[in-house]
Amino acid sequence: MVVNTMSRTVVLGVIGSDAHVVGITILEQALSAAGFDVVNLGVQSSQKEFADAAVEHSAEAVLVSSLYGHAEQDCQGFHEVLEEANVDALTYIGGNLAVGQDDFDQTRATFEELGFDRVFDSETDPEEAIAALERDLNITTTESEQVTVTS
Ligand code: B12
Repeated sequence: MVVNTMSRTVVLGVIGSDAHVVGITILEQALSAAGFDVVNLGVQSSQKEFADAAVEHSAEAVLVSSLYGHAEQDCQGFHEVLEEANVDALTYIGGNLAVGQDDFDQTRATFEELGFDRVFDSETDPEEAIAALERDLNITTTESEQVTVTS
C-alpha cells in the first residue's frame, strides 16, 4: 500500500453558469495523483459554494475553472466573498478566460487585478499547475515523499 504523507486540500470547480466538465475532471485526477486532497465542486458553482467549501475543508488553494468566455463577469467580487468568509487560500484561475482570440498578457493582468495569485491559459498542462502549487505552498520533497507500507 502506498501512503502519501502529504495532505493538502484544494477546492476545484467551474464557476458561474459554465458546464464544461472535462478540464476539471482531468485536473482532479492529476492533483489527486500528485497527493492533493481535492474537493471537486463540479460545474456551475457559485462564488459562495467555493467560499463555503474552502472554509469547510480548510483548503489551502481554491482553483477556479472557466471555459465559456464569461469568467471576468463571474469572478467580479469573488475575492471579497472569500475574504468575508475568512478564506486565506491561494487562488488560481484557468481555462478559456476571454471571449475569442485574446492577448493572454492582458487576460492575465485582468484576473490578477481581480485578485487571483496565478492565471493559466487553456494550453496549461496539469503538471504546470501542480508545480506552481508545490512552489506556492512550499511543499518540499520530504513532505511530499511517499512511504510504502507492507501489510
Ligand atoms: C466540449 C465542449 C463543449 C461541451 C461541454 C460538455 C461538457 N459537459 O463538458 C458543450 C457542447 C456542452 C459545450 C457548450 C458550450 N460551449 Co463549449 N466547448 C467544448 C470544447 C469543444 C472542448 C472543451 C473541452 O472539454 N476541452 C478538453 C479539456 C481537457 O480542456 P480544457 O477544458 O481546456 O481544460 C484544460 C485547460 O483549459 C486547463 N484548465 C481549465 N480550467 C483550469 C483551471 C485551473 C486553475 C488551471 C490551472 C487550469 C485549467 O487545464 C485543463 C486540463 O488540461 C471547447 C473548444 C476547445 N477545443 O477547447 C468549446 C468551447 C470551450 N465552448 C465554447 C462555447 C462558446 C460554448 C457555449 C457557450 C456554446 C453555446 N453558444 O451554447 C456553450 C456553453 C454551455 C455552458 N453553460 O457552459 C467556446 C468558448 C469560447 C470563449 N471562451 O471565447 C469554446 C472555446 C469553443 C469555441 N472555439 O468557440 N461546449
